[in-house]
Amino acid sequence: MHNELKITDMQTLESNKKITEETTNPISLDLPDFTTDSYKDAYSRINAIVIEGEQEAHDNYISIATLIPNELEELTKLARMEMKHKKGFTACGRNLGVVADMEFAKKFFSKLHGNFQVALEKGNLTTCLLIQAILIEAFAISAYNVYIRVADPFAKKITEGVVKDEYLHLNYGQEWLKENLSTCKEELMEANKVNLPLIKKMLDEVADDASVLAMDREELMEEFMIAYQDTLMEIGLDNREIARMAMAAIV
Ligand code: PL3
Ligand code: FE2
Ligand code: FE2
Repeated sequence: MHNELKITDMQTLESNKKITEETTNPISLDLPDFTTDSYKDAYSRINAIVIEGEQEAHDNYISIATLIPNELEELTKLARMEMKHKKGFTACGRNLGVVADMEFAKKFFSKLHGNFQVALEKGNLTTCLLIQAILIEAFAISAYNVYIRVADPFAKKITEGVVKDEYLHLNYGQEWLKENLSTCKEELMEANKVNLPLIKKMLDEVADDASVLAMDREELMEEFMIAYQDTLMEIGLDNREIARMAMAAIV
């Protein structure tokens, strides 16, 4: 009698678990059809953005190393990871039979790229780190976290590996800014005011294509804000300062 009850309880538990997994695990919910023309068309731009983003991230870490020569080894490691990411995402496009629209992607990054180059020339390390290691990495983390939930199995596996590295990159910028906060706060705020609105624009620009890939705009924004605010908190900014910085996105 006692035993029987136990078995029944276990069965109920098992079937509850199954229902919960099926309804709360987005991966087992509807995935988009990866073979349609509309999917491939949107993917040709998104894939290009990611490939270009990884290439520019590589170049940016190499450039940042010229401003902190004693960090050359660490920054070279990060740059190498970016090239691996680029290869991975190139394979994702190839796997779906998509040709990446690299011209579109270059334009997509051009403003932010320009701001990074100006900061680099002036030796504004804080601005360079904010653009690459905070804003771009948080953007990548938000995009990859959302993409993992709706990606084809091949791309999902690659993106899961990549996003782990991106947290390391975000962390790199975070730790440097934390250590130097007393001297870099003003430049950090100013650079954020100029560059966070660009990230917001880029997100708006990619939203329609992302939705074809079943990636939700609100979800992307939410994931970005989590990574961004978390980092600012770890850097040592208070609630008011973080709110002020985040507000730059809505003006
Ligand atoms: C830094 O390591 C990489 C920077 C890449 C920036 C990527 C931004 C991506 C926005 C597009 C959202 C779609 C993601 C889909 C992934 C294939
Ligand atoms: Fe990367
Ligand atoms: Fe990165």
